[in-house]
Amino acid sequence: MIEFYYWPTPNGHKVSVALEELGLPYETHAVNILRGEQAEPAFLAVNPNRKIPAIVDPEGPGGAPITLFESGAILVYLAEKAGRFWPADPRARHLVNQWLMFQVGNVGPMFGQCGHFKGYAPERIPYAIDRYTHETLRLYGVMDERLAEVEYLAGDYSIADMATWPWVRVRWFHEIDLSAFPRVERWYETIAARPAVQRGVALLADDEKIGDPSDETREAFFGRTS
Ligand SMILES: N[C@@H](CCC(=O)N[C@@H](CS)C(=O)NCC(=O)O)C(=O)O
Repeated sequence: MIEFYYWPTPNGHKVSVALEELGLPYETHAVNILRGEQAEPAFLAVNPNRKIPAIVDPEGPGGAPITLFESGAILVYLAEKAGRFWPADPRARHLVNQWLMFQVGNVGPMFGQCGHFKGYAPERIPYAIDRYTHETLRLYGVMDERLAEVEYLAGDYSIADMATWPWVRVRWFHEIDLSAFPRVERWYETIAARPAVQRGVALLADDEKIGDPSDETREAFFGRTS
């Protein structure tokens, strides 16, 4: 049984959705990142970078346990293990990898900073808001053009979509109106209708909203440096 270290955030949802899509059995370990549980020694042993998601699979490659952090690496591992959503054909697999890296290196960091400076920064910094808003809008544009050509980011539904969809789901946070990106909207709604995706985002759903962050949350989530 895969041990799943999780909190209901976009990066957490990438893996909860993938586990549900792949039908892999897992046990959830809630890591309340708003209370600083990511900095506790037991979790640091799993992810020294103190961020969710992470997994421990007692039945890793060669039958030996494996511990993994970084959502992109986890998605590749799970899809490879289950033999789905990560094509065997090299050309198709590189395309999935490309769009997965597009998410990991662009969508997550840029949408995240955009939402942070719009919603959570203690002071309003127009330069940061403008910079991340422009980049976020540009990335939605790239996805919209791509999704005019294909149904899913890499052609067929894959872990690249599972990585990207949870960030579009929280567009209230980076304040994007999907009607300006109709192909992304079509893609978003198609994936949202998948029962496995719905089960993935239902995991600990009651804990999802940050609301107005308390001082404790600011310290645990945004401010901690060690
Ligand atoms: N690049 C990492 C990012 C993970 C990440 O940023 N996780 C956030 C939640 S969405 C977290 O655990 N934050 C806690 C903290 O920064 O203290 C991944 O893709 O797994």
